[in-house]
Amino acid sequence: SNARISMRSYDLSQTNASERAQLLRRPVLKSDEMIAKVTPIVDEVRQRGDAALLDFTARFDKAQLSSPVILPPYETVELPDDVRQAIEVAYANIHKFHAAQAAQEELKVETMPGVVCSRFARPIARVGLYVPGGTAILPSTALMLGIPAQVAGCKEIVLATPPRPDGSISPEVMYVAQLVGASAILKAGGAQAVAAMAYGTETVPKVDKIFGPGNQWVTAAKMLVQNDTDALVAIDMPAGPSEVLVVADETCSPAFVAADLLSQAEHGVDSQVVLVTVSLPDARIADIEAEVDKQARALTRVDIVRQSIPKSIIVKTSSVQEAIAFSNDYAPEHLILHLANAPAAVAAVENAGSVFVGPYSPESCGDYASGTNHTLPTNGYARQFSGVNTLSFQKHITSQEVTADGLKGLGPVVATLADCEGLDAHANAVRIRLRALAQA
Ligand code: HSO
Ligand code: ZN
Repeated sequence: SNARISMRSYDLSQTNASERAQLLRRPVLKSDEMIAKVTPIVDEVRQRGDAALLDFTARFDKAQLSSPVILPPYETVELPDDVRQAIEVAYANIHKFHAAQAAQEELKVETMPGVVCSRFARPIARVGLYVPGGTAILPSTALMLGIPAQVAGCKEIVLATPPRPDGSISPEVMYVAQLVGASAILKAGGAQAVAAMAYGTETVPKVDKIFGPGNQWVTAAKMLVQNDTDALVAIDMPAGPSEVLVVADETCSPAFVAADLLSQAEHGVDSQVVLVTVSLPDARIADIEAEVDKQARALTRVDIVRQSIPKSIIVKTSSVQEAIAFSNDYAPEHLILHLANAPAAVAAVENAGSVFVGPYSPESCGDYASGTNHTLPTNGYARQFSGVNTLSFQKHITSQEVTADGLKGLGPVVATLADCEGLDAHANAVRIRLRALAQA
């Protein structure tokens, strides 16, 4: 098709409250419908284990496997030098940033004389990392999930990814699995992979928390197993289609802005792409649109972009403040600031998964190699969720040590509150000690 690849424009000053709400909306996720579809798959893997897993992998991935799991020592992989070196630089940067996030020091506070409360971190012992296959292989996702798991000190790291029809895993993903110290590689995708990690099978280790992006099937399966108290498994966050919101003023380069919009649009037909302009004359907006059309035509994934860009929107505003307020209401996964004073605008950002500041900070840097994580909240969940980080792979334990003198001070307070709640045994646990101390 030769049709121009273009976005739809709206002027924020001309929209009423309900039109504005419409602009902030995401596609409906139909989660109930998807949960109904994945339930039989999850149940079957839970009941029949490896046999079911192998059946589903034959059916959905067209791969005939004799075993779903590969264990170390893994075969060595040969990668082109430039690819291997690029992975190593990315690894180093992501490792550096995530190591700095690890909760190192125990927090210790004496709240009253002789009453010391503390908090310390421990790794989640067994984690499952889902690395999507699908239309693009994503070794970068293996880095983004594997490095914080490694830095946090997780003992068992299961990396799941759908196999290719010949039963193999891409060499790039294999290479990263070794770098991050994966203890097992699960050759499975979709709801079946999630079920295998949630419940364990004859060969797949059961995990305590499942991470990673995925299609609707993966997301629904994660939500399902999270709600099953028998599985006793947590998930990182709810997921939806990937998103970017770009804010641009008259200092922007139309070519840079277009490139950033397209880097999101090429992810999938349901990618969410929003451009918010700040006092940008229509002629400059037309320049951006012309660039989008021109650059899109040269992409390998132009067919995907042809579907995602027409669903994308341009929102015209007349101040940075108005633009950031709209962005805060949208709560984008990625926020890119092409502004005269981009660093100053960051202070006003309230909701976003990750922010890209200034003309030389494309989202691609964070997607691959700058150090920040690319597993981020979508669908507006940036209001209440953080992206995956080192603490996602740890939990905090609190503790207290009360001395005899400490109990003399605190005990009466506790006993009074226990009396208040009518919980005699609670009060006794304190008074029995206070009496012993009085006699000593
Ligand atoms: N932008 C994607 C991550 C990614 N991009 C992987 C390229 N490869 C979601 O944050
Ligand atoms: Zn990306």
